[in-house]
Amino acid sequence: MTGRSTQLFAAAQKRIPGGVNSPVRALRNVGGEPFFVERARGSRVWDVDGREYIDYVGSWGPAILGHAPKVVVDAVQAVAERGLSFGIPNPFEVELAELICEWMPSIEKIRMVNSGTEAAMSCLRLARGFTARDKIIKFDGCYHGHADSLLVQAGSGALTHGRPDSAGVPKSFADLTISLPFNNIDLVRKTFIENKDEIAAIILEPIPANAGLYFPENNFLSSLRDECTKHGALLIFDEVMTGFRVARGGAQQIFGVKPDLTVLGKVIGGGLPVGAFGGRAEIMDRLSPDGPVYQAGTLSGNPLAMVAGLSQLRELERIDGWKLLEDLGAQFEQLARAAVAKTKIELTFHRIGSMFCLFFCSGPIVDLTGAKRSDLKRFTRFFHACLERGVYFAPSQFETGFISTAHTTDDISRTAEIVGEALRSL
Ligand code: KE4
Repeated sequence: MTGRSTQLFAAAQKRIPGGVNSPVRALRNVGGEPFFVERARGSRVWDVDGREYIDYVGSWGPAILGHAPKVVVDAVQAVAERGLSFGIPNPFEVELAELICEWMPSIEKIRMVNSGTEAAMSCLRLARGFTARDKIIKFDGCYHGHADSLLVQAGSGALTHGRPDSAGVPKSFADLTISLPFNNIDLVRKTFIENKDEIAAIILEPIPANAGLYFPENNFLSSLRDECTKHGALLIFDEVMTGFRVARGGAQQIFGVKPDLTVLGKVIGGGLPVGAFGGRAEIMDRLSPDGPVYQAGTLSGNPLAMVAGLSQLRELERIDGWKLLEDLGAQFEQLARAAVAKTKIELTFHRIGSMFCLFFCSGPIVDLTGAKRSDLKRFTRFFHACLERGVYFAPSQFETGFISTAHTTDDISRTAEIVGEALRSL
């Protein structure tokens, strides 16, 4: 990067750790400097030096209607004029809670927070409070935000930067988290037996997307459901990425598996800071002020964030966004696979709906071990070859791409051409 982005990054590094407010934005594992965004609209972002990109990061998921959708911007502007934050219940909190409970019937009650991390952290405390047990099971490469208990074999930026187990997490905390290979139900069963009556919950991304994108195999999710029911542990689906994206009812609708609790974020905030967790009323009622499990937040239920989420989700339903996302995703898959077929490079393309990932290794890839076989040097060259040609993919092999309803078939066709050119240049 040269010009204004370079100047801004130099200034940022003086006052912000790594020059960024979230590590994965630093492009450390693909090298180079991040560009600074000037504005974004639809499927496009423009940097401060005037370069235009077709964007497949979409703010890491929230921009499911594309950037600055008019219906969301108008709703936020209208509400902003009536106040930015109250710390007093407002009608939009009730409307968004009712919509989410209608769309995701496993959720009978829901609590709004301000990030996916906060939602997952609170969900674990609730599960521990409800079961009076301390241990949790997670899966290698799954990422549930940066709460201490969950920075064990974590994915996303923790994996990208080679620190799946962060410094600063007390060993006593990490010892309560058992991380297992995804898709290995035998090890889950063995862990329950070895930790009889000690496991409070299993938390997972039902469709892991923070170590690249891969899928549950051989009824893994329904088997987890059975094991949790059998052992009195809670099943927690982290649908921060998949919620309301892969289907109107999220991954739990696709797989027909009912978790006890669900973690949400990203799309439900329309781009503003929102996380949420919800589930069975008998569990949720253990939360303060009714119950003994404390959880709170100054900006939780913020009116702007609530109305941004409401307007985004309602628009998604109005335009049947899920069909459009599937059509665009299918078009991209067909063209991307054609480009892959023309090269001798070992590649594995995964997609579900509008979420996709191109692994730089051969398949099958069903867990973190498989994902880590990827050729990261080749991925790096591919990332920059696409960026130079005006396509912005996630700056890490261990992330997932997102198509929005604002992407056009022309965007998809152009992107596939650029993917082909980039692969040929490697
Ligand atoms: P936040 O605290 O970043 O809002 O959400 C944490 C989180 C929880 N659960 C899942 C499944 C997630 O994917 C995330 C956050 N996703 C990453 C992208 N892989 C956020 C990007 C970043 O860290 O900057």
